[in-house]
Amino acid sequence: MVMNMRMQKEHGLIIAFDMEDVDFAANLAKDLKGAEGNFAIKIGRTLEMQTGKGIIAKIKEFSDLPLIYDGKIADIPYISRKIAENAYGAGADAVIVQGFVGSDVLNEIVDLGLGDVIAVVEMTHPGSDEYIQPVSEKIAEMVEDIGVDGVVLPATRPERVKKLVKIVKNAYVISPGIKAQGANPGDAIINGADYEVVGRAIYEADNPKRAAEEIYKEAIERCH
Ligand code: 3DU
Repeated sequence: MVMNMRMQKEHGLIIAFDMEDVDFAANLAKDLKGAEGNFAIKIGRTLEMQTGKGIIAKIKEFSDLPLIYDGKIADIPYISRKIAENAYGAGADAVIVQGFVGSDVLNEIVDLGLGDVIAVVEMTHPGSDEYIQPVSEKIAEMVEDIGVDGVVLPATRPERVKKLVKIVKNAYVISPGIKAQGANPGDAIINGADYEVVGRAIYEADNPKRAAEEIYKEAIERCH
C-alpha cells in the first residue's frame, strides 16, 4: 500500500491535468520530474473519463508529485464516500468535494482518513455569483469547523480570496483561474492563497514544463 502524501500549507503551483490525450498526460507527468518549483498534479474528469480511475495510478507511476483527484464530488454521503474511496484507492493523495453539498458529505469523506480532503468554497465563473457566492462565507465556516485539509477559492476574484482566507485559518488554499480565465500568476497568492492552479496555460503551451516553471516563478516572485 502506497502512503498518501499530505499537502502542506506552503506556496506552490498545481497543474491541472484536464487534457484528453492519456499518453500526453503520462509524458507530461514524466517531464515534470525535476522541474524547478513546488508542484502538485490535479487530475480532472475530462482526463479521467478517457480511461477511468486507472489514470490516477498511471500518473502516479510516472510522478512523485502529490496527486489530487478533482471529481468535484457532489452527491449523497454514501455515493460521495464511494467516489472518494475509489480515488484514494487508485493512488490519489487528495480529493476535491463541493462544499455546498453540506457537512454530512464532508464529514463522511474526512472520516475515511484516507488522504487530504479539499472543499470548494467559491468558484471562478460568473455563475458562481448566482447561488454559491451568497453562501460562500457560511460554507467556509462549515468546512473550517469540520477540519478539511484544503479549500478552493477563486483567483479571478482576489478580493474574495482576501476575505475568505480570514475565515479559513487552518486549511491550505488553492486558487484556480490563472491565465486562461483571466487572473495573473500571483493574484491569489498575494491575497493569502497557498497554491495557484493552472491548466490550459501549461498543457496547451509549446513547452509545458517550461511554462509551469515560468508561471510558478512569476507567482512566487510577486510575494517578495
Ligand atoms: O482554466 P484552466 O485551464 O487553468 O483550468 C482551471 C482548473 O481549475 C480546471 O481543472 C477547473 O476544473 C478547476 N477549477 C476552476 O477552474 C474553477 C473553480 O472554481 C474550481 C476549479
